[in-house]
Parts: sequence; structure tokens; C-alpha cells
Amino acid sequence: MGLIKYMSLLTTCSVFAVLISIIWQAFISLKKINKVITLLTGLLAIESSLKRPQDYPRPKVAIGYGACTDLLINATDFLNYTEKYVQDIGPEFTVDEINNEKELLQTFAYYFQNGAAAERIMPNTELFRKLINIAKTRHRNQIQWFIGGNAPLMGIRFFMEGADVLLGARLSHKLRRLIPEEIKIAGEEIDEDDIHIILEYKSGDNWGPFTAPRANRYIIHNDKNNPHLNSLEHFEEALKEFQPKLVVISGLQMMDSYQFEEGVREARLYKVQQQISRQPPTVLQHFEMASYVEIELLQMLRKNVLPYVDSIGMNEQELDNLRQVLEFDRITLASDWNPRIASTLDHMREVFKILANNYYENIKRNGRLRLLTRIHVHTLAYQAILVVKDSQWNNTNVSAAKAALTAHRYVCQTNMVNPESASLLLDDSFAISATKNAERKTFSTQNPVPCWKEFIEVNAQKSIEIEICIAPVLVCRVAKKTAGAGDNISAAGLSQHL
Ligand SMILES: *[C@@H]1O[C@H](CO)[C@@H](O)[C@H](O)[C@H]1NC(C)=O
Ligand SMILES: *[C@@H]1O[C@H](CO)[C@@H](O)[C@H](O)[C@H]1NC(C)=O
Ligand SMILES: *[C@@H]1O[C@H](CO)[C@@H](O)[C@H](O)[C@H]1NC(C)=O
Ligand SMILES: *[C@@H]1O[C@H](CO)[C@@H](O)[C@H](O)[C@H]1NC(C)=O
Ligand SMILES: CC(=O)N[C@H]1CO[C@H](CO)[C@@H](O)[C@@H]1O
Repeated sequence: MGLIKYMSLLTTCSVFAVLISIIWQAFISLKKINKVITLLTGLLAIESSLKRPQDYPRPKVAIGYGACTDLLINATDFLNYTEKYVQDIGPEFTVDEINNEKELLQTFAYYFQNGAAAERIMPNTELFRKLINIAKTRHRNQIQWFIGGNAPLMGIRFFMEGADVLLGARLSHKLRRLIPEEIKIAGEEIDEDDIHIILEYKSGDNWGPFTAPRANRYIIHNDKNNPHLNSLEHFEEALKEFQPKLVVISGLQMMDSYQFEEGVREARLYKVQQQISRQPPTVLQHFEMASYVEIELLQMLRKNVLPYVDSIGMNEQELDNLRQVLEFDRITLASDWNPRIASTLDHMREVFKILANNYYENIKRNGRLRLLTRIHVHTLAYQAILVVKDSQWNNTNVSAAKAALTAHRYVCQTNMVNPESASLLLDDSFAISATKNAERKTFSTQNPVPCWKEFIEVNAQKSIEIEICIAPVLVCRVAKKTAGAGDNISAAGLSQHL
């Protein structure tokens, strides 16, 4: 009897334990959803706080260079995992261009396991065509075609946010039809667009022994038009008449060295420099970074582009790469896919400091240089925007909130943000620097986008006051699309300043 009683007590206890654990779990997930709803409400309120009068003029935005067709495909289904190729790729692994299947699988394996966004050239046209054929036949029902290229994607986003847009690109008739009629095009019509193969994966997707830590994409291209910036001259002509408020420079990552004879690439970039340095000071200029892998090209950008722009936009990988180029003259391939806010901010300060110092050292000799006054870094978990105080960039808080909401809307491919399809990767508070005893800021109900001011010492004589805003991203749980997200996010953020 005693034993049975004891057993039934035990059963009762375990039933209780299970019940309590279920209630506890429900409580925890309710708390999480509550937090998401609170932040979402706050972000939406900030997004809609920017009220413009009815007669507010449509801001004019001009964007160069290039366009392409994106072929989207499921990466893990498409690429056949092949052990003998993928073995022994260490952390120091590098391949600049992809010439054969082995290099394709190796580079993919490398970025996939790091969850790092990447873009690589495949000079081997035969292999590139073969891959497109395999996609079109074996994966016929699975592939999707989209308009691609940084410039058109940003352009359409600006248009959707109420801007008048001029796009510098050569397009086929087919691709032109995918762009709103109202967007003006500077560039000739061409017969065939360049194609980019976008290999997409979700967080948790498996490929051989590897698992992706986050959703991302790996892009391969074999461009014939874009590397030469063929629309540059048309764009230049059109700019004079258009008189934009903002010029956006993007797509320069397509300028892979193998496409050019000695010196030709440098000459093209010098033309870009002339184009942007001739704009009147009232015209704002933004440069959109990308996945650059060639140190020579980055050095040319450092000379010809970065000193002439007011603003730069990039993701966490590109920030780390840019910082290493500026600081140590070397590139990094994959870096942390989910960096802490503190370290991202420190890297942004370093980039700002180096570029601002360059400005003050050289402005006497070259009056066309511009002080960088805005840096926008988008990561999976948050948006960080740094602006110089009293520069032309205002509404930084709205810009950060808008960028954060756009990140969710884009990756989930929905306009309505559903709290249940979102998760937060951030804690309630964060340190504003990785240095010891750094101040902490909090994401609160009253203030979901913390902003603050601080001084950055550029050199012994010069200290500049800046403002930083951080907006949390309600990370889309089931990513539908990541290619092009950065363009939508950057343009959405910029549009709020205009
Ligand atoms: C955004 O920042 C501006 C300037 O600091 C401030 O006046 C405004 O109230 C902020 N907007 C919101 C919604 O917090
Ligand atoms: C993957 O393997 C299949 C079967 O061997 C083959 O038909 C296909 O072309 C391969 N795919 C790629 C991208 O090489
Ligand atoms: C690709 O397909 C596999 C199943 O074949 C699936 O598990 C994975 O989630 C898919 N990835 C994407 C990005 O659709
Ligand atoms: C933004 O700044 C510009 C230039 O300083 C100013 O003319 C404009 O009124 C400001 N806009 C808002 C919404 O504060
Ligand atoms: C969610 C979202 O805003 N997506 C847009 C991103 O930009 C492309 C074109 O540039 C639009 O088609 C999407 O609707």
C-alpha cells in the first residue's frame, strides 16, 4: 500500500512539475512577445512622427551605377556538397575570384558556416553559363527572377518613399519594364542584362556537415556591362539638368581587375571622382559600400571616392573590412555575423576619425574634399547611425527606426510587422563602447531608439561633436529574402533625412 501511495504522490508531483514548466514557458514567451510589441509600437510611432506638409517638395535623388537581373535559388539544394573539395579550408582561407567548381564550393562553404554575406566574381564564363543552365532546367520550379543591382534597388526604394529618382544604368527593355515608369534612366538600352546568381540560405539550413548560423546569401556574377560603369557619361549629362538633393554612388564592387587593361580601371574611378567632386556643396553625396575583396580596388576608393562623400552605408562585414583597410591596409573576409553594439560603435568611431583626420589634413590643398558627416551600419540585430551634430542630416532617430522596420519588412516580405514572426537578439541595455567603464544605454518603452551626443577627438587640435542613434531590429524569424535587403534598408534610412 505504502509503495502505491508513494508512487501516486510522485505522479502527482511530476504532473505538477510539468504544468508549472508549461505555465513558466508560456509566461516567458508572453514576456518576450510583450517586449517585441512594446518596441514595435515605439518604432512605428517614431517612424510616423515625421510629418511633412502637403506641399513638401519631392526630394530629388540621383543614383549610379549599373543594374542586373538577379536569379534567386536555394543554395543548399543547388550546390552539391562535395567533401573532397571542401576539406581543409582554415580561417585564413582566401580566394579572390572563382575559376572552377572547387573554388565555388570552397568559398561557399567558408561564408555559409560564418553566415557572412559575400559577393564573388566568376571570370569563367563557361562555368557561369553552365550554372545558369542547371538552375533553369533542374531547378526550374524553384528559381525566381528579380531586378537587381544596388542602384535600381535603392532607386525603387527612394521612389516608394516619395522621391523623384534618376538612375544611371544601362538596361534591357525587359528590365526597364520592372522599374516604375516615373524613374528617369540615364544610359542606353542594351540587349542582354548581366545576371547575378544569388544563392540564398536560411538560419539553420544544412549543407554537408555545416549549418548556417543566420540567413544570408552568396552572390556570384560574371558581369560584362556593369564593371565598366558604362552609364557614367550619360549620368553626368543628366545630373546637370536634374539637380539632385542627394547623389548615391554604388555598384563599384563590380569593377574586378580581370575586366580591365592596365590603368583603365583607375581612369574610370578617376572619372567617378570628378563627377562627385564637381557637385555643388549643397548636394549631399552618399556612398554605399559592398563586399569588396580586392585591396587595390579599396585603395582606389579610399583615394577617389571616400574623401568626397558626406555619408557611407554598409553592413557589419563591410564595416570591419573598411576599418581594416583604413587602419592596417589589409582586408578581412568573414567577420562576426552578430557583433556587439559596443564593438560596432568603436569601429564606426575609428572609421570616422581616420576619414575626418584625412579631411582636416588635406582640405587646405583640395577644397573639394568633404567631411564625412554620416555613417549608417546595418546589422541583423540593430541599426546604428552616426551623424555630425549640426550637419545637414537631421531626423537621425526617425532614420534609424525606419531602417530597423524596413529590415524586418524586407526579410519577412511583409508590410505588416507581426510580433510573433519577430525575435530580438539584443539585451535590454548595451555599452556604448568596449572600453572599460563605458556608459550603458537602455531600450525602453519610452525610448526604443536611444540617441546620445559625444565628442570624437579627430586629432590634437580638433574634436567633433557627433550624435549616435541605435534602433533594435525585430529580426524576422523565417527569412524570405535577404538579397537586396541592405539596399532597401540604406535607402529607407536616407530618405528620412531629405
Ligand atoms: C527625434 O529626435 C528629435 C531631435 O532630437 C526630437 O525632437 C524628437 O522628439 C525625436 N522624435 C521621437 C519620436 O522621439
Ligand atoms: C548536382 O548533381 C546533379 C546530379 O549529379 C547534377 O545533375 C547537377 O548538375 C549538379 N549541380 C551542380 C550545381 O553542379
Ligand atoms: C532549401 O531547401 C531545403 C530543403 O531541400 C530547406 O531545408 C531549406 O530551408 C531551403 N532554404 C531556403 C533558403 O529556402
Ligand atoms: C533639416 O535640416 C535642414 C538644414 O539644416 C533644415 O532646413 C530643415 O528644416 C531640417 N528639417 C527638419 C525636419 O528638421
Ligand atoms: C519590404 C520592402 O520594402 N521591399 C522593397 C525593397 O525594394 C524593392 C525594390 O527596390 C521593392 O520591390 C520591395 O517592395
